[in-house]
Amino acid sequence: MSRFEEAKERYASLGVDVDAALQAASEKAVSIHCWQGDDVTGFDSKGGGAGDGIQTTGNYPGRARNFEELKADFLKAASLIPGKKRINLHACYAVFGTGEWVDRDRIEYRHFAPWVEFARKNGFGIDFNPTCFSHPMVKGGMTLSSPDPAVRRFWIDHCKATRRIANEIGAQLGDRVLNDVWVPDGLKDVPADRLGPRLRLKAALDEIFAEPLPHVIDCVESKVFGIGLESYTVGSNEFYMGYAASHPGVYNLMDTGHYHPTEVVSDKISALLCYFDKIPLHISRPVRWDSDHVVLFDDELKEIMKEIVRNDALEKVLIGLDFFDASINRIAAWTVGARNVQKALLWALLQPNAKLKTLQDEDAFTEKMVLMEEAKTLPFGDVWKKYCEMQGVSADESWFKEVQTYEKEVLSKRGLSYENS
Ligand code: RNT
Ligand code: ZN
Repeated sequence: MSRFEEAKERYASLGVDVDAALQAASEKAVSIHCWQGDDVTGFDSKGGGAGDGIQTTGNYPGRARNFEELKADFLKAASLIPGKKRINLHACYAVFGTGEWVDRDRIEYRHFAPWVEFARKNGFGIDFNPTCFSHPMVKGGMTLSSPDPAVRRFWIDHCKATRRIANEIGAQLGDRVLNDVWVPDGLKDVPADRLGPRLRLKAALDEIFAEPLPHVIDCVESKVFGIGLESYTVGSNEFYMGYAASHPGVYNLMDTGHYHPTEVVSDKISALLCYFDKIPLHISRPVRWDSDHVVLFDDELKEIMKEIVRNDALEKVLIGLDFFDASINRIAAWTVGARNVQKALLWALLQPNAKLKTLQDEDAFTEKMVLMEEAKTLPFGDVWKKYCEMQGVSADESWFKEVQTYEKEVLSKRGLSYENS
């Protein structure tokens, strides 16, 4: 009997159907953010990198500097990651023709048509985001909630443009596209007025979401604080939760790095499931703050996946990734993080969830603890290996050799990390 067959028997003894788990894992799409490949730089800035509301740290050589490089790098990573994939794009990744440039309030679908072609060719879905940061129109740390009507107008028009682009992408791919509104708006020091900016943000969102667009899934993303904006965040958890709850069709996206350090998103999923039929996620790894480290196969990631699986929410929870480490090989960063998400998903699908739930409901807490602990050392590795083989990717660390070769042949020939081309 092969190791996989043995593992299957062991899982079956606890009521777990391994084949069904493998099938379910292969059907669930994960939206992989394009911005790990170039440190959230994008193609639309005239000479600058990320700034004004977002930060990356590290200067590992070989960052993608243009559309061709980013596509090639994304494909390399995707070839090492099992499962169904979507590519999560930001508006700052507009592809302009030679000599062409328009500001963010004027972008159109045609600037993203090359991405749609890329996605179609490779069987990826697409998700989208307005880019309300790293731009001179971020004034005093504010965008949609700025006291300056000209600043608000610019960002409202930008967000409206992104919804139309997302809608057309969806129409082209016969799909619905998640469009995530996140703004950095906040204040460094003690506010004199907390309500004004929030009312302005609410009015701006109402205008942005006014147009019905059938191919768009709208969502808003809250945050606790940002660097340089430590005292006040306009788009806080309560603000957006209230907004989403009172605006059908607008969902509340949870980023795992956007809560107080002892809060966990795994506990919030079931709370939101009581009220929403969709829960978009940004899976990241905060280290002491919203640091966006590469996602590891850790307890919280496993707990998040368990919540999705055991609440039968695979259709409702939209899994997206959001991390960007510029201090290590970026293709490896993408691959490690996305493989871990796939791994945790399969791991959760293989837990004796039904049995554990029964034990909880019967107040059999001792037995529940015993089984939960035993489940941690079930022969998961043998099933993961099988899954990777079925998906045509390596099951062990040997994928990294391919990344090393790519680094030697491609990445090392690029210019310095802060140069654009
Ligand atoms: C920032 C938010 C946001 C961004 C991306 C690039 O704190 O998490 O989602 O990371 O839009
Ligand atoms: Zn995020």
